[in-house]
Amino acid sequence: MEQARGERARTVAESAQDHVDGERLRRAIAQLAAFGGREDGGVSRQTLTDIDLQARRHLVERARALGCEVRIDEAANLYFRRPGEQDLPPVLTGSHVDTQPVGGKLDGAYGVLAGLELVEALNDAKVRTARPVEVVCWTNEEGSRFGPGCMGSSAFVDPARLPAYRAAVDGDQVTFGEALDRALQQMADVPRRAMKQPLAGFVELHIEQGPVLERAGVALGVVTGIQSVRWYAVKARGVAAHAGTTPMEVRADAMAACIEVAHRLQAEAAKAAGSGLRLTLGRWVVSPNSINTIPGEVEFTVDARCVDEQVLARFDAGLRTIVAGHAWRGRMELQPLFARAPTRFPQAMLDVMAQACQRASRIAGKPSPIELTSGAFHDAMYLADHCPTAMIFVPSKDGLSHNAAEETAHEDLVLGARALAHAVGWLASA
Ligand code: HGY
Ligand code: MN
Ligand code: MN
Repeated sequence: MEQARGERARTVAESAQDHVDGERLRRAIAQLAAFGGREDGGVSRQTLTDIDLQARRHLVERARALGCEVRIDEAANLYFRRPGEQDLPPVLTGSHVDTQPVGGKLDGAYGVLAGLELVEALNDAKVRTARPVEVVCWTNEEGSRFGPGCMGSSAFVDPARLPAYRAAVDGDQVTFGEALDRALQQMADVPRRAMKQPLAGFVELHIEQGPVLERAGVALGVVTGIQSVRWYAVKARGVAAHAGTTPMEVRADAMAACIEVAHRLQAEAAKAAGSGLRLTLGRWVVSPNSINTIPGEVEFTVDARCVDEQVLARFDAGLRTIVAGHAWRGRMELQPLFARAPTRFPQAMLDVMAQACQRASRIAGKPSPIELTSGAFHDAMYLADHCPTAMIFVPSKDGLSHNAAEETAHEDLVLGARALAHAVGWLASA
């Protein structure tokens, strides 16, 4: 019995892998990239903007045309289900299609489109998997318009998170709840489904967004886990005043205070040199942001990551001391925004990913896959709390992402889709 099941899983996995159509995938990537496409080749499609909703509608229509059942949940996560022989918990694959303010056409989108390519490959192969195969489009993975990131996937895993997310506001004081309700209203034709559904497993295909695979000269990576991440906001409240009449010695200059604190944070990070700690002070909001007014309020964000949780904990302590102890005429506050411990994917899932990547690499005459940890976070870091989860990476040109120039060689994108097809085909048949 066991052997027969193994044979069937292999047949389904190899048939799915062999029916992936690279030109169809290329067309699908180009079509989706048109939603928010930029002159410089990048994509601007922040979560739940009109452009994002149009892109989601495009995916719903395509999934329906492929014969998928389409569902949506109260976090506006979209699910495209290809029924299996039995109505068992599905194997889920997919990612996100929201982008950074200036992002690329592959971050997230590639994983969703490779999932739809898998559905088409299974249709072409006229194969019915034992379990349903489902492709998901998670809401707000990036967390750049509304913080924190991974709102859709983390709410799916623990619905109690959603009420607090709904209160998050963007730069125009629109709440996530308002944007969500508008998205759900526009998708009123899509039947609603509860979150936290049972899943047989989740596999996410993604670009690496870093330099490791390219430096190794390898096209496929089996991701062993995801590094730890913490986000904060530092807010300085001083006194806005005239740039020309206010003597330096009486100023409560919020920008001067933040620059000093920022320098001390960089020095704190330098203490952990060699640990892999990565510090980014990415978003600055200055008020009133006028050339001839001393900044009264300045807020900047802190993104700190490391594979070693202890290093991050020490940095956290140093950060709190620096902010609390900064002496100046104004006030300074620290607001923790997001924290996620390191994620480790289960060995049994890594073995299935490795088998899938090895066959795809061998047939393509490419080097065998390597294992690596993800420097970026992904929805998979929450799904790992819910079901057996794993990820597959393909290289990023020059290790670049969150940049309009984000690119991956097409042959590598196809190889990744083939590896995904094999992995999900196997899991849905085993
Ligand atoms: O920030 C991240 O790691 C993800 O790419 N949003
Ligand atoms: Mn991503
Ligand atoms: Mn991203």
